[in-house]
This record gives sequence, C-alpha cells and structure tokens, in this order.
Amino acid sequence: MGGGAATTVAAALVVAVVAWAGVASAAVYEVGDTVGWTVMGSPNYTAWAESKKFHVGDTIVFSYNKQFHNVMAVSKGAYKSCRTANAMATWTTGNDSVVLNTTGHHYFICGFTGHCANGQKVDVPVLASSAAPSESPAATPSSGTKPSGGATAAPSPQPNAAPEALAGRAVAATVAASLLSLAAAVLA
Ligand SMILES: [Cu+2]
Repeated sequence: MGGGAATTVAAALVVAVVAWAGVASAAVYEVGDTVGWTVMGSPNYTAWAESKKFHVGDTIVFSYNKQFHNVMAVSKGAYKSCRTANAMATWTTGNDSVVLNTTGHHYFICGFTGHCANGQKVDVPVLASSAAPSESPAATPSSGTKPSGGATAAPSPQPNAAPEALAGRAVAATVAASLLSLAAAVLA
C-alpha cells in the first residue's frame, strides 16, 4: 500500500525538519565580542551579556590566551565572591565553546588570581529555546534573581560540544534533504 508508506515517510519528514529547524536556530556568541575573554582594559561583560538574548542550545565561545586565563563554570555564590574552589567545570584551551543546555543563569569566571575580581566574569541568562522567537519582556524580569538552588545549571559533561553540534546540524540537514527526495519519489 503506497499510501501507508507515503504517510510514514511524510511523518518522518516532519520530525526531521522540525529537529533540523531547532538545531539551525541555535546561535553562537563570542564572549566579549571582538575583545574576547580578558582582563586587559576591563571589558564590561555585564553589558556584553545584556546586549544579547541567549536561548537554550546557543553556544558561547571564550577566546583568550591560555597562558593568562581560563574559564570556570561556577555557582552564583562563587561568581559573586570570585571563588574558584569547587568549580563545576573548567576550560583551558584558549578557544572554548560552551553549549548553553539549560535555562537560567550560567556563571563563568576566570580562575587566574585577581582576574575575576577585576571584572573577568560573566553572568549569562539563558531563556527557553528560540524555536518560536517571541519578545516577552514580562516573562523576564530584569532583576534576574532566582531562589538559590535552581539558579545554577550544571554545565555540559562535554565542555567542547560545539563540533558535535555542528556535525549534528550537518547530519540533520542531510537527513532532511534525503527524506525530502524520498517523499517526492513516493508521492510522485
Ligand atoms: Cu584571566
């Protein structure tokens, strides 16, 4: 029965396209923009973060000289006091991609002595997926404070997941394309 096969293919096609669209909407942000991740010149990372709208699935990239800096994902309390003990994750390559996997605030600091205290720290508030890009200022109070406990999201167990995300995007696009041609063949 061709109808059943066509229906199955069409259903798979919808799933693939939806999945592909979700991946494709993810954005990549360079922390500090052209300035990068540094303490020189005292970049204002608060202003940088406030100039963006981060969504689940987006990636932030820390670019820096690894001789002088690193990146640590920390709790809200550690962020405020620049405490490097008990960091949830540490990146040290000098070009670190961090996928924002969960909503809420993600806190990052440089672990080198004095750098966080001199402003090398960033609070990245992450909204729900941008699949339906909607402006809802009422839903995001600027105070941004949440009850402690749920405020800090655990970082990805695989810190450098960006290449995989890119590969996943390519695979999804390929699958969608092949399903499109398959559906066309079945429905023809
Ligand atoms: Cu530093």
